[in-house]
Amino acid sequence: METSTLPKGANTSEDFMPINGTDYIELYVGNSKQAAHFYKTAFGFQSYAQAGLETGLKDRESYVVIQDKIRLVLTSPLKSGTEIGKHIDKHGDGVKVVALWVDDASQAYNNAMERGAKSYMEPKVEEDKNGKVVRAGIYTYGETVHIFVERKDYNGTFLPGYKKWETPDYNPEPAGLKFVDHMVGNVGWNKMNHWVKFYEDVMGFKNILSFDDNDISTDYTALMSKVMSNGNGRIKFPINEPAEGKKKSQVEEYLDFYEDEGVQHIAVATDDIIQTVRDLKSRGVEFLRVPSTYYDVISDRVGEIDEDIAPLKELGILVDRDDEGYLLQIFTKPVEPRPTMFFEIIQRKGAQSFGKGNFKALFEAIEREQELRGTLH
Ligand code: TYF
Ligand code: FE
Repeated sequence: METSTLPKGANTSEDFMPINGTDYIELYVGNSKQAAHFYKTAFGFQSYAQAGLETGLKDRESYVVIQDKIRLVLTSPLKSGTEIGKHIDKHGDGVKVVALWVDDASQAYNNAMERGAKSYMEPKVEEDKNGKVVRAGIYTYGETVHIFVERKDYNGTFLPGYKKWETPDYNPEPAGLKFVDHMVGNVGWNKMNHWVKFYEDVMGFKNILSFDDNDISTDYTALMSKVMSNGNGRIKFPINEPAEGKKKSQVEEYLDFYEDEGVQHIAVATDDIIQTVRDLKSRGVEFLRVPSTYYDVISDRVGEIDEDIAPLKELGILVDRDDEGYLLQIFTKPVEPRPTMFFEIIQRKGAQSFGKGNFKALFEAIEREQELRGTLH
């Protein structure tokens, strides 16, 4: 059963870990130059910053692309035997860093460490002529890390050590992606509550929603999920664990292919999902599809909505309602060869939930993909 354990909009007494928002997401990838091209071409990101040989780095090359508040850092090694290369060999392309924007990175780090975090990077001051940035990092699930970024004394491009990346000859239009709505972690068997406790104890987050395997099981596969949120609600991290079903859970498939716990999906917000999805599709982004019968009963299920059903059906956009409003969402296929990470495009119209009413149709669509891959057993 879905359970909501916090009154909506509840104010927590004391927030020892104030976070302003998602600062950046860094992916370790096999070819950062081509990945940057992909995120520009397919998803409408803009060239923003670069660090590598030309800025004095010997072991890595990073390209930073931006779309409204979303910053993606794409990093590849420049030689063998690096931590980055090992990460890619084990996991394939995937998220290494979920960076969080804070006012005081040392304090955030010290608070987390006192509460039992495992250190990834001690507070480090980075400076250039545009000011200074303080960063510090801790581990979360798998090899994934959180880096706290304090940038109140910085007005340069991205971070010290980066130069502007300018591509006057190739700048595809943005696709209307605005900010990171939530990021989902897949964790190991029976590990969900461990990571729920980590986010509660170490980060001061609250469990705002829970889904058990009855909410989330189709005829075949199952999973459980708890949504963790920080004090101001700007950071939402659902945590999934696999559950026993008739066939292999999609979370287990992820764990097998990523060979670890890790980020499963990045949900990005738009304020015009029909236009965004039409645009992304025309640029080659591939989306999961539910059967067209989904749209036969959609009005009975969600009532009156602002959008016409025809374009939603044409594009395969899903709709769900809760007691605060409704939301529209759609999921891409995995964006790398391994069936691991994918994107969600979401438009909220009041609803602060995650689309529980779509789980069955969505998970059956995922199972059809698993079937095609021969991994549904
Ligand atoms: O973030 C969520 O909870 C929704 C639903 O494998 C969801 O986007 C949950 C698990 C999953 C795919 C989507
Ligand atoms: Fe989601």
